[in-house]
Amino acid sequence: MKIPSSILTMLAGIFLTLASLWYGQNHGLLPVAASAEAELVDGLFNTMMTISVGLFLLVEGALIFAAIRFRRRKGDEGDGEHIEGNIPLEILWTAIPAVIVFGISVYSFDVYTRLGGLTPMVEGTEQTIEVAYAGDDASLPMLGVPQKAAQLASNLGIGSSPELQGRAPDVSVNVMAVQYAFVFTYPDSGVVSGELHVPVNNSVRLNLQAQDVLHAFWLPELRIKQDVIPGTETELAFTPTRVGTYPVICAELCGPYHGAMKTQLIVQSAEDYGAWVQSQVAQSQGSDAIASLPTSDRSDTAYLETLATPHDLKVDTAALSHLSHHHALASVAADTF
Ligand SMILES: [Cu+2]
Repeated sequence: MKIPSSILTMLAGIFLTLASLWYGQNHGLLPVAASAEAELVDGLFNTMMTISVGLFLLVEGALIFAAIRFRRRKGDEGDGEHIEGNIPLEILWTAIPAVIVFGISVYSFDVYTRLGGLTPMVEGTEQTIEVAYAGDDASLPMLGVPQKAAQLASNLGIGSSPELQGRAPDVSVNVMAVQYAFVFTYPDSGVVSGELHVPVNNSVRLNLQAQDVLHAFWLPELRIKQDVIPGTETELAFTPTRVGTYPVICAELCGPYHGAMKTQLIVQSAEDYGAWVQSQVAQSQGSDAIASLPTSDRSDTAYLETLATPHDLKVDTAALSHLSHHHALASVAADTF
């Protein structure tokens, strides 16, 4: 008995659909989702994964089927049949991807907007603000940034959903990015920390600033990332939904030790968070004073230590002085030439 090919095609279609839907939900490619925002991003990712798997199975399936079904048989020396194109088929395989791409772009734009990524253009004349390179020898050429763009970035940051606009977050933290660390300041309590602690299920807003060069603040488990720009403030808002410790990573190549520019986000219960703030209050007042000193008032070692201590890098002071000793020798050597 021969099964009609229309039935076989339908069965293949059903299998393909079920396989794509299953894999789209079970790919296991993403880390745990630890924020309310992660759901939106994962929904988009899973949809794209479902479509991609469907297309992959369709194209590869057709390829393998054709390679077997239409292979050269023994003794067959003839040419293949000449086929001159097929207009309806070409329209179909142009239209389907066009609809898919359009659908995904609308969906992703919706997610981006719901995360607060885009806001209507801010009124006002376009001016140029100057962003200086924040070094001691700040004589490098200045970059002009259109002020509109700068306002846009600071008015509504990623994760800052339009519904939350203008509403005070439960926790607000100032983030200063420097080569090669993030320094977190809690304006309410004055705590300064190298790790970001937040209470679970509370809305958090980060006000991000860079002291030197471009950095990017990335929380993979929360599915959010924001540029950190010298001379302008950007924002990142989220609601952590899962107690735990998650990596904070700089996602912008910011210098030779960029790869080491990472710390931790610690999502705690409200009680644990309160206890942590209490334990930090006394400690932070001292380090705050040191951190606010101008760079030139400190030796290289002291400067690195202030970065390392809150960051808990376990930097060996002896190794540091060894390094600066080498550095001094190198300068001496350079001077002699
Ligand atoms: Cu960086």
